[in-house]
Amino acid sequence: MVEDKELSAQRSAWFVQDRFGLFIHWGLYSAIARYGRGGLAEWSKSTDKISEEKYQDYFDAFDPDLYDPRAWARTAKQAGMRYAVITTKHHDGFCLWDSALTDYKASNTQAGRDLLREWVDAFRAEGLKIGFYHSLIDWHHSEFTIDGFHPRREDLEFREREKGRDMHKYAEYLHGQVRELLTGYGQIDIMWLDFSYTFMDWDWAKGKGKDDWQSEKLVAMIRELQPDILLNNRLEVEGDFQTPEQYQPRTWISEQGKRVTWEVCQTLNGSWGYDRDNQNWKSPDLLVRMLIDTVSKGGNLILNVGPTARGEFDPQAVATLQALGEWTHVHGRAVYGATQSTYSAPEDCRFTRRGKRLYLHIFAWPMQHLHLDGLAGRVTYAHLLNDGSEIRFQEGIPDEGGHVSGKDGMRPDTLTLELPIQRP
Ligand code: JFZ
Repeated sequence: MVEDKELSAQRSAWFVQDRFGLFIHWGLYSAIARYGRGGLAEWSKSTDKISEEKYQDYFDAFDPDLYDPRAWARTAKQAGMRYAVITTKHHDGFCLWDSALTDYKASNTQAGRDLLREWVDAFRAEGLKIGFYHSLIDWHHSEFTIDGFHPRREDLEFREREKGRDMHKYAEYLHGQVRELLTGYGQIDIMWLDFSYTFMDWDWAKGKGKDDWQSEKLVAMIRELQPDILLNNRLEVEGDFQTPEQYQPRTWISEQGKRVTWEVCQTLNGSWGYDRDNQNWKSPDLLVRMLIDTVSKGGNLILNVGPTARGEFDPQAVATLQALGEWTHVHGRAVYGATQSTYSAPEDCRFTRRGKRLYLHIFAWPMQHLHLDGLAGRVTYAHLLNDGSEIRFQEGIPDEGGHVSGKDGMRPDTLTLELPIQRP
């Protein structure tokens, strides 16, 4: 067990350095492009109870003629992202790659080819690490038993007719597809499986969990095929990292008193799949603060883009990533290879630390002075990270800690100071 944890930490070494990744949710639901009842576009088939017949329209219409994964990869790289994870298959069951185990795949649409291979090649060429999101749930597969999320759950006649479904057969399919993904595309850095829901428990709609996915066997196969791969934690078997979703954890996540590797996933506008009329865009400033907050608690941030049905990032997503790139360009050394500091940050601030440098991220410039308790004697010099310009740092006045003084009219948005730490 202890050995497993050590192995896991070794595998995660690059991950906790890289800190910032791109999540991509792309599939047939990108053509639906609207909130399902549950608020997530990629869930529409379930939340809006879309029939297989209607869903076929999206399969027939799928024609991503503008798909250029090299452009996606350049955008991610320029934003300062160091790895990327894409939906090989989401809950609707549609596969981006040319799986031998199904006809329900991109190569049978107007795209006519394996879209995943181009994606892998493009992101690798930009030097990004590669991850596969793969849905455990599958609303298309004929052996996937109907449960409380199934699009046809309220169709009694359908449920009656489909009673003979066999989850064991589905699990074989699941394992077979994961095998394809982990043998056909070279070294894969992250496997992001999604998800168990045993918490659901009402008669016919029993939640699915590790017995359904045959999780232990699945993990053994994954480890055998790709010994260095990082595995997430959503299949009820211990993985390498935890995956809080759409909220910022209060502190470094721990299990049994031990800090674990974690990655928070966040959206740009509240939906994972492309959502045409959704204008709830998070500002670059907020996203920067999310990235800082994450690293200040020892975690990673993976930020999602839902490309359009034609295969492009929408302009707002591109503009947002571009702005993040401007920030990471000058502030990268406060993020990559950085982690939580043992000092506690002043109000409206976060600390990150890399080696002997402490980074003070000021979310809101305080009234005149910023007091840094406990840093007197530890810090004697301070400068702004963005341009290396000195910031006055004084000790002992008016209290025991040091303080830095801003000028009137200083930008009240995110500022980062770099503080070399010295021995007391
Ligand atoms: C899942 C998906 O359902 C969703 O569409 C998206 O892909 C997201 C990244 O992951 O959402 C989940 C999965 C698991 C939990 C919550 C949301 N969970 O375990 O609490």
